[in-house]
Amino acid sequence: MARDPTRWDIVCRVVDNYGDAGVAFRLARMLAIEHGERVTLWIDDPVPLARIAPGVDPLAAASTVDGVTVRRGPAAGTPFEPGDVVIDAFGAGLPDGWVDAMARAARPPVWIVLEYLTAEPWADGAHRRASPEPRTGLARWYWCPGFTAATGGLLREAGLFARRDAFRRDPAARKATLASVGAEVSPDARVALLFCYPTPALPPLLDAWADGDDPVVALVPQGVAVDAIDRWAGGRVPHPGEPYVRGSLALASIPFVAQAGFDELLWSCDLAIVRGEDSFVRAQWATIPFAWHAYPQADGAHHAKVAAFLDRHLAGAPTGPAAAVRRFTEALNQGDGPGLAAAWPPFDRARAGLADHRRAWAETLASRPELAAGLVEFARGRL
Ligand code: TRH
Repeated sequence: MARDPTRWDIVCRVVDNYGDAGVAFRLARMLAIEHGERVTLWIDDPVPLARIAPGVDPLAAASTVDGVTVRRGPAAGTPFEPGDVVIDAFGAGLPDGWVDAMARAARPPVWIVLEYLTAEPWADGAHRRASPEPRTGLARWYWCPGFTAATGGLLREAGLFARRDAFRRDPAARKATLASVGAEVSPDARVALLFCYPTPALPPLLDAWADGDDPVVALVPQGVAVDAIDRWAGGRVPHPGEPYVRGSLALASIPFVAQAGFDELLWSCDLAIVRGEDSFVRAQWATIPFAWHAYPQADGAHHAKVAAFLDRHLAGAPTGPAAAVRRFTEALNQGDGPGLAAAWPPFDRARAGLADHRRAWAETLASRPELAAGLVEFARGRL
């Protein structure tokens, strides 16, 4: 018997950047498209989302994109009729009025707090932990994304690897993708996506690329590390279609692509500097050489996150290449420009030697329960 779609409310408060919106929207799309759920994504600032999900109208009270209803919220004054599942993305919290409505419901929704992704060991023990909301006693659970079988896994769309491999078998697809962002690339150039946070380490890396023997085309999404690039280019910043060239480096400013096409951008690159949470995971699914720029935290807590990830990701990898990735990634996250420039040649040389390890890593992660499917199973078990 066909089951009525379960009604999900995903609540997202944008801290900054694009990842809060990016992760919440990716989850919402998967629940709607792959699981046939009825999904409303409540987002307090729809502008970042509109930049990566073109169908979202940031000025409208509601938009429907890929089967997801996107609405502005949560706001205390916004009436809320709870459905079957509430996902509090990244623990931003719900307005008291919303929690009261949930407590009054004949069947209170399954309430899940989706945590930020971390490779740190504590996520294993925190995953699926119950933590009733103190004021109402409403049941509430914590869902920890992660890289182990004891966590809630990672978002991965059905058929992603098959699409990736088909893309890779078709040179015209890469050519078309790079052309679509205005990037002209010679066959011998390394294409590097540069999606990092502002960092003093960037100019020395750009110098290393410019002074190197091999041509590098760095694709910089508009708005990324603008000041550092502005200073490095002496004010002659690149614009879409007008790369700034110095030595072996062509710095190409590219427009943001829709999230649905972000994977194709990664698959077209020879390496990527990715950041935060979502692009970080997508680079791993792409199995391209990458360095992760963790979201900087004032207390330096992100360094432990980087170390925990590198320990897991590089376990079992060939020693030399693994050390090169570790050194490059650590220098990037420490803002150590000279260290990053010095670590670039070994990182570049290590790319080929780690190809099998990157593929095995992605396959291992993909062999575990997928995050959206895990949430659906957990929620259904409690409805
Ligand atoms: O933008 P971010 O730095 O977001 C960060 C992280 O989510 C971090 O965990 C959070 O604490 C902080 O925000 C507040 O990096 P992230 O996570 O990679 O999100 C970027 C999103 O933008 C991702 O979904 C990919 C998408 N994107 C596109 O769709 N098109 C593009 O052209 C680019 C460059 C990104």
